Amino acid sequence: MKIERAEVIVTSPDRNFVTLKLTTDDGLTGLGDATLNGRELSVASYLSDHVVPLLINRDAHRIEDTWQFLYRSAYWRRGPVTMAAIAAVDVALWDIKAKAAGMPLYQLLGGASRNGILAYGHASGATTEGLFDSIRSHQEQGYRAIRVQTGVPGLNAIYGVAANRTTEGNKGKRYDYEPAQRAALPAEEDWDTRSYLRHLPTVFEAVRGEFGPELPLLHDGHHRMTPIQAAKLGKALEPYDLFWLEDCTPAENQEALRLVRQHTTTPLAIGEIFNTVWDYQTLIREQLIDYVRSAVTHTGGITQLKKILEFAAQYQIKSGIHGPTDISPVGMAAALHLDLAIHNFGIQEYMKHGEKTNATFQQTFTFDDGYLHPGDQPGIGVELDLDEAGKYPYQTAYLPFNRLADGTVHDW
Ligand code: GCO
Ligand code: MG
Repeated sequence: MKIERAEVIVTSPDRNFVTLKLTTDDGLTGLGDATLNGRELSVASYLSDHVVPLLINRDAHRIEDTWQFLYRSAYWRRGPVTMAAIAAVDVALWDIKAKAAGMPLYQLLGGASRNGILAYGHASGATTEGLFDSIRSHQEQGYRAIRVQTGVPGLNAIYGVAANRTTEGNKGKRYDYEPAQRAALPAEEDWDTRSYLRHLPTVFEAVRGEFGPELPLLHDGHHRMTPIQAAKLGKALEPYDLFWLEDCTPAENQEALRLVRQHTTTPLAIGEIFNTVWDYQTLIREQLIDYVRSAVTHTGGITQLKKILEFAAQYQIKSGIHGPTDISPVGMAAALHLDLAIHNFGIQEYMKHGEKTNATFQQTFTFDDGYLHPGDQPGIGVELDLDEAGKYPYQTAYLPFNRLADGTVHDW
């Protein structure tokens, strides 16, 4: 079974997505997600200019060999662009292999370890009242675990807080947060860590007071704190029993997590900007985190993320696969097959895509009563409608960035 055709499709139904479509000589097709938020065209070029020509006539069954070939023969290893490109090839090949086997992908990964995949949604509000409404709205949609982000007094736009805006393609009230904005330049937001640290525990106090002790609550620090600030926040949040505190500090310096860990029992989740197992080496071996946050899309695909999660399993560290709207339905479906098969599943992030996206990417995965399931169609269960995709050309869009009160650029 040889790869006969490889196409890179860039489309922007509700937001930009980059998809790789492989077709074999016996007519099977496979899809892989290569979307890198705000830097989409770089991966599209990496694929079209440097990877597609290498794929033609390769044996579509040789997934591990293709992965190693793309990783090692480039010489320039790792990095988000390279690893998103490799991920797209990897997932497309798994999709093809599963279709050839006549099975949903999770069967090839060992079969189901559970009946459904617990998902968490994004609730947010500029005020406590808005936040409560958003949490209730998520519970009504079936979510059984909820991420809580709020405004901070004195700060205007900040990470994670949706303005309940009605956007084109997302009609009606929308409580989910979509950080990238279609504009020629990145939006500027403001930040003050001390105000945030003072305010956040009061928000969790209010949420626990309103919603009780059972509801699993999560929070994303989005890389804003120094290790000692993160330690202080983790400690302050202990009474509210968080499911996890995410990206409490930038983790390029993995050793920084030792300090956080020494001071708090709040569970820690890290990894959405990581690309390979090497980014986790110290974090996993020294048990400095509790959840691996990588996306299939940004971590070299199923092949690499499965290895990371198996390494993590030896240390009782679980999965928390990244699933914001910038992961396409293809990347989400791939994650769901992995979630269903692995033993050390923790939770899956799930933000719903807009209507145009769902019409462009036809999906078999379901969300019922708080649990996701990838469906039982052979492959990963997503097909791309090229006519729909063709209606929405790429639009320039960027993630925002942060400045402190004195104008210093801070971590966003
Ligand atoms: C999350 C993430 C996202 C990212 C976004 C960047 O936890 O879902 O932090 O909100 O900011 O995916 O592309
Ligand atoms: Mg995050």
